Amino acid sequence: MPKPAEGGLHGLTVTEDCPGLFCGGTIDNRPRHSKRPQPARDLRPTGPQRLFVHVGRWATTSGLYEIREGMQVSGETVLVAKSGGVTRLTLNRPDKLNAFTTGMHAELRAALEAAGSDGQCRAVVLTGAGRAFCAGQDLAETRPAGDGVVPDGGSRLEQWYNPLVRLITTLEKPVIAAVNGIAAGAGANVALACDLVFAARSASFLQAFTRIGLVPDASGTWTLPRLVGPARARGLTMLAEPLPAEKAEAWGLIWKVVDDDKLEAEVAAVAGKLALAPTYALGLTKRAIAQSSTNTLAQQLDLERDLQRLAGASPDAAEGIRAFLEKRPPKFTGRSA
Ligand code: LHQ
Repeated sequence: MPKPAEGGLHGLTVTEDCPGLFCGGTIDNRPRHSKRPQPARDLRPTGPQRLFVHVGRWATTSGLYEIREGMQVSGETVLVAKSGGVTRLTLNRPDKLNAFTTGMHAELRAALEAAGSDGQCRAVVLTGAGRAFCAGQDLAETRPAGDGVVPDGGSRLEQWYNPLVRLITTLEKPVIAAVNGIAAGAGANVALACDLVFAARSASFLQAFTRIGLVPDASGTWTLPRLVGPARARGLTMLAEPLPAEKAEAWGLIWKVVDDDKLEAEVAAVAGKLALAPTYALGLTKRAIAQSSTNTLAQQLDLERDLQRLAGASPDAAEGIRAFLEKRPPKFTGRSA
């Protein structure tokens, strides 16, 4: 892909494959503080460019854009493809095993926020380009300075990783990780923050942190003991050895291992199925399971009561029950009302 012109941290590379991006919308390449829609006519690109695109419907905190059905729009380091209700996000720094840079974080956040507010999107897939899923933080960005001091990792977590984990875990639609190869450091823990984790048989999960004198982050110290118990969580993090995908499945760390050459198709099938599911109920289910980790049983029963009221008032609940009684498959819209 040609290198995009300089534009800003959250710019998109708009390829000539997707000229429809500008139809009926507006493009806004001004700083966020001066945003007001402006007509597209003067901004139609002649080739790949870096732009902020605003179509009025999607306003995210880190970018404004639309990706239409069948369209391939990509940032420099995150590819976004949308089809059949599924938004597929591909971390795209294959030569560096898709390690997280600040720019990649920014693009991923913008794409996830857009997926969250896109009524057409009913499932998200997160995967990596090339032979890895993600090798965690790009260590070239955290190189110790001349005085030997490592840049403040806490700030990086505060600014990027923690919001990313919150975004994935609170997105009220299913997020699937398709772990195509090694997932290391924060890359492993971002995968494990997803709702369903599929992994290629050759993939592995590596809590690499203590190898470089750091502590596990991106929610690993919360997720691991809950998924595999404290004994295995301590072993994984202190020994920092790769855990092969099959063992990860056997331990209950992930949902399913799939043969390498079948991963993409199987994940696409599952995502397609989820895109036809009652999205609102899935989102509430996700919320209930997340809250169970801090709730007492009594609190959780109250929560289930409240969420069931909400789900029960949705058109999909009416359709689901009607379809069952009429002995036909349901047609869910995914909407709350
Ligand atoms: C990389 C990386 C990488 C840069 C491979 N960075 N280039 C949060 C907040 C603040 C501070 C710090 O961290 C965090 C969160 C974290 O994620 S800390 C943990 C960071 N990640 C790691 O420590 C893992 C580092 N990578 C590795 O140990 C290996 O690359 C693994 C085991 C993942 C894969 O090994 P190989 O299959 O042998 O591949 P490789 O090491 O040859 O890597 C291929 C290329 O990717 C290579 O580049 P080069 O230009 O030499 O071909 C690596 O330098 C580059 N790369 N991970 N994290």
